[in-house]
Amino acid sequence: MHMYGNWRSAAAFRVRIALKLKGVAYEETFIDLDAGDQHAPEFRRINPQGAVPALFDGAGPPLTQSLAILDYLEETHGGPKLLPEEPRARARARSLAQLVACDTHPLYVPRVRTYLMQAYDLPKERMMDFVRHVFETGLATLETRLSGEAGTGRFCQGDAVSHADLCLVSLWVGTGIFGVETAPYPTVARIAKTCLALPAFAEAHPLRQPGAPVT
Ligand SMILES: N[C@@H](CCC(=O)N[C@@H](CS)C(=O)NCC(=O)O)C(=O)O
Repeated sequence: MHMYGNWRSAAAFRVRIALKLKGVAYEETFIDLDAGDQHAPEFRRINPQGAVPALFDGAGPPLTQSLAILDYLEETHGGPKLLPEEPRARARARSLAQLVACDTHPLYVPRVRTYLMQAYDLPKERMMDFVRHVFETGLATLETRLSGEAGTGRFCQGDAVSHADLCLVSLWVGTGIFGVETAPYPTVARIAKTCLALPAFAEAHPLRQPGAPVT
C-alpha cells in the first residue's frame, strides 16, 4: 500500500498504527503541510480536500478520511480485530474514536489555524490558546468517560486495542507538540502509555517519522 501522510498528522498516525497492527506493508510519502504542499494541484487530484491521509491499496481510487480507512482495513484485512464484536461495545469504541476524530481533531488542523489567524487577524499566541482549549475540552471529556464508564479496561474498550485507542493516542501525542498540560487526565495518560509501549504504536509515532524534529 502507499499512503500520503505527514509526520505530525494525527489522522495519518491513526492509519499508520492500524497498518502496523495488521501487518500490512506500506510506504509513506510525506506531504509538507507547513509548506502548503496539500494545496498543490497534483495532491488535490489525490484528495480534493487537501488533507492527509490518502491511501492507495491498488484496488481503486485513493481512500481518504482516517476513520473510513480504519473501517476499510478492518473489513478487508486479518490480523487483530480493532473493533469489538459485541454491538454495544463496538458502538462505545466508535463513540470514543469519533469524540477525538470528529469533534476534537478537526478543530485544530492547519487550515483552521491558518484561517483563524488570517481572517480574524489573530496573533499566533491567541490562536494557540484556542488550540489548547480544544485539546482540553476533548481530553476532559475522554477522562470523564474513561474513568467513569464500566466499559474501560486496560484499553479504552475492555482489554483489547480498538479504534478508540488509535484515536486517543493520536490526540495524546499532540499534547507534546502543542504544549498542552496533561496532569488532569490520568486515565487517558494510563491508556496512552499502555498503547505506546506496544511496538506498532511506538514505530508509528510521529516523532519517529522522516521530517520530524530530532528530540
Ligand atoms: N477528518 C480527516 C482529517 C484530515 C486532516 O485534516 N488532516 C490534516 C493533518 S492531521 C491535514 O492534512 N490538514 C491539512 C490542512 O489543514 O491544510 C481524517 O480523519 O482523515
